[in-house]
Amino acid sequence: MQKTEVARGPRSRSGSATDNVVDTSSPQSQARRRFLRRGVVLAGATVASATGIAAARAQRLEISQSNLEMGRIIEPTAYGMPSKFEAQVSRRRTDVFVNKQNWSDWSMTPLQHQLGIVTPNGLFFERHHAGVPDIDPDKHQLVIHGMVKQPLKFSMSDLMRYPSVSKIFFLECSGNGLADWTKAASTTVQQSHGLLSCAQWTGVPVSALLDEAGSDPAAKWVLFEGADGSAHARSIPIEKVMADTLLVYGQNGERLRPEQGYPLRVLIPGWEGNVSVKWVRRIKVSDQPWHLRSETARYTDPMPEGKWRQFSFVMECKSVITRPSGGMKLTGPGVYPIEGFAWSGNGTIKAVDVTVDGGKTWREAALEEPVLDRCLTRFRYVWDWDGGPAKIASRAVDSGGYVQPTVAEIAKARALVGFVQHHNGIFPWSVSQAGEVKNAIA
Ligand SMILES: Nc1nc2c(c(=O)[nH]1)N[C@H]1C(S)=C(S)[C@@H](COP(=O)(O)O)O[C@H]1N2
Ligand SMILES: [Mo]
Repeated sequence: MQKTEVARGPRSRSGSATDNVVDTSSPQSQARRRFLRRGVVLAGATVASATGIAAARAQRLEISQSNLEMGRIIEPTAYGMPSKFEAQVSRRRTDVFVNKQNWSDWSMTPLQHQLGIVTPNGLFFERHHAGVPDIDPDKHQLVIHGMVKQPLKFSMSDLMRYPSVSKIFFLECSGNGLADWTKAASTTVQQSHGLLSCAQWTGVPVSALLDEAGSDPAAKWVLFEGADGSAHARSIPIEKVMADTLLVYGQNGERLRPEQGYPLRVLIPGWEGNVSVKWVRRIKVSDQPWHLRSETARYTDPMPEGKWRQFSFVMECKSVITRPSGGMKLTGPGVYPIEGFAWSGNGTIKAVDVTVDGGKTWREAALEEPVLDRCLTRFRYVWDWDGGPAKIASRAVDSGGYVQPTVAEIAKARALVGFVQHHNGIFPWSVSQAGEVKNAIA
């Protein structure tokens, strides 16, 4: 359902929106009425001009060359690839940081080109600390030990005999956006937000395996360790492990890609990407955390008075406009859909507001089904651009009533010094009179 005629007052940080007012004289509803009228004009066979969404008048449909010849024959054993005309849609590093080596590296998802909520496997962002290992699934083993009755060892084929689940979850690196707190460093949404992707994951709940190994009632923390050159590892509270942590081997209908942890990774829904250990080989149960490198020297957050916060697990509610976004150009005044993604590590998306005047007024966008738990959710707002300079941004609210904050609000609670993680601030784009869209974070 389009709910474009509901005007909203400012949301409070506690999450209770002020009364909804049905405002049929709003520019938004006027734009929609104009839009609908134009539709009628087109149906009446006279071509309306300057509609913004200008479809050309259909006159005669020529027979196309492709109708006249036979197409390419099937290559029965080839893995299918996108059309050659989509070659510009690819993962990219950001050029904001010049990386001096390629072992600890990352590549970003082209969110501005993503359709729907699922990221294709070849476009799923990559983040790894010591390159991508090449692991033979027939030799890979997973061991569970520590505070358990019976240490266990699993092969991939053992694991694949357990009842599996398939669930769609987003994955976001907590470093997403770290170059764009107080200055507009990134040009495109791929650079500013592309350490974010979403997939349907297939695997086994870790709880099933821990039950089988018989974890000690005094156990409180679980270690996951990877088989890569960084032997990346994290300590996770056992409640979260038992609640919804998965050991996954499938991604969007096929086996994991090597970059995503083939043949086996951990997937911890809604939490920072770093805890979802790839190429996982060891699970250890304990009554305390390990305070590993990624829990002390890295993946901690600077706080006021020189303190540092450890274990900032949850990716809090966030959203971003992907169309129009940085680097795009509007072709002239008219109707444009403002579209983007909203997500929350704490649940589902309840609402997304959009501003076109730099945050002075907000309107509620329509959410596109399906709206799923800890999953990317699409929003859309129909904008009639008058051709003047504008500043557009989105603000998401999740099922817990949490409202996506501004950077200024985050700065009040935390210290923005150095490489700061967990940037879920409202992210504005400016639109110039010439229609050019630019990063307007500061
Ligand atoms: N073994 C291992 N697991 C890892 C990492 C790693 O370097 N080694 N990187 C982590 C980080 S920082 C992130 S954000 C996610 C990225 O997952 P992806 O590459 O599938 O997008 O994997 C996490 N798991
Ligand atoms: Mo990450």
